[in-house]
Amino acid sequence: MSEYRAGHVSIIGKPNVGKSTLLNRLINQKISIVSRKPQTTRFNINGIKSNSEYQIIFIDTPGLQLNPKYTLNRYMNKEVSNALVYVDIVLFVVEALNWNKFDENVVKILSKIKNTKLFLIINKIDKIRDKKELLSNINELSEHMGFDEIIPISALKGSSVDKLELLVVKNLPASKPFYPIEQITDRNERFFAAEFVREKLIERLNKEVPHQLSVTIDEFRDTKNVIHISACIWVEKQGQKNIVVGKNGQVLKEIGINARKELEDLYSKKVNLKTWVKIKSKWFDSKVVLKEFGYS
Ligand SMILES: Nc1nc2c(ncn2[C@@H]2O[C@H](COP(=O)(O)OP(=O)(O)O)[C@@H](O)[C@H]2O)c(=O)[nH]1
Ligand SMILES: [Mg+2]
Repeated sequence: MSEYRAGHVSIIGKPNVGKSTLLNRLINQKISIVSRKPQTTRFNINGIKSNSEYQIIFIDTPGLQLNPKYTLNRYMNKEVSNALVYVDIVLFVVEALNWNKFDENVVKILSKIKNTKLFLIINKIDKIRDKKELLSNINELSEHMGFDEIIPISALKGSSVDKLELLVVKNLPASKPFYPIEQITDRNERFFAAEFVREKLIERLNKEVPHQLSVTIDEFRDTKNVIHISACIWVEKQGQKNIVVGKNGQVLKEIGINARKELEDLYSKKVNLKTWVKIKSKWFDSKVVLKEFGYS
């Protein structure tokens, strides 16, 4: 029998190219929140895929930002840098036919790392009708830097994701597993409660508000039949609070229902979710508050 293989694989790229969608597809479960809006992912999230032959620890990262404006954005970029240390393979995800200066910025950072295999993942190929276009795009992209593999995929439809996984395994070192085989993430249940509430907020609210809110979990109590969760939604101003709550509390109620449904799926248990909205001015630019909110 061949030796067990195990290692760390980072998923890096500009916002919105489909990094979190790819992680969820690889793990076959939604553990990273996804949206059309950029900057949805704020934390590195480990998704672990194991079987009797190998264990891959995938690290989903926030999209790398060009000119981080606030402490929160700098924190997000630091998460990306952390994900480049001691990993075996980096998956640089780009969107087919949509290369721009934000990708150039990622290349700049990637060119500094050494002793790590680098795969170029060209995502969203389902959006391309003319396959000839894709071929010339692959040629163009391969000129930006040397890649160990170039793999066109569709994370959404699942095309060539198996092939990507096989190539990853081929490039992993022989090693014992780092985590128990049945574990699929290193994040705890509380983390997912906060993230799923945040996802429903991003889905429901318009452009600006989602970037200025954060969610903390005040209570997480797992009883025999029900998990009781209290989530606090932190916004920056009274106006935002009014938007999140909505007329007669309608918006907040909807968000609560949607988040509860997903959490019940995730935990396979009944959930009693309570939500509160509180104001903390400029929280995203305060080191102290960011730490309290879990960004550290
Ligand atoms: N058409 C298409 N859309 C995709 C694909 N992968 C991701 N998306 C969409 O792209 C958007 C951003 O995805 P997300 O995973 O949050 O991107 P991230 O910011 O890189 O993590 C979402 O609306 C996804 O549904 C794909 O392969 N094809
Ligand atoms: Mg993401």
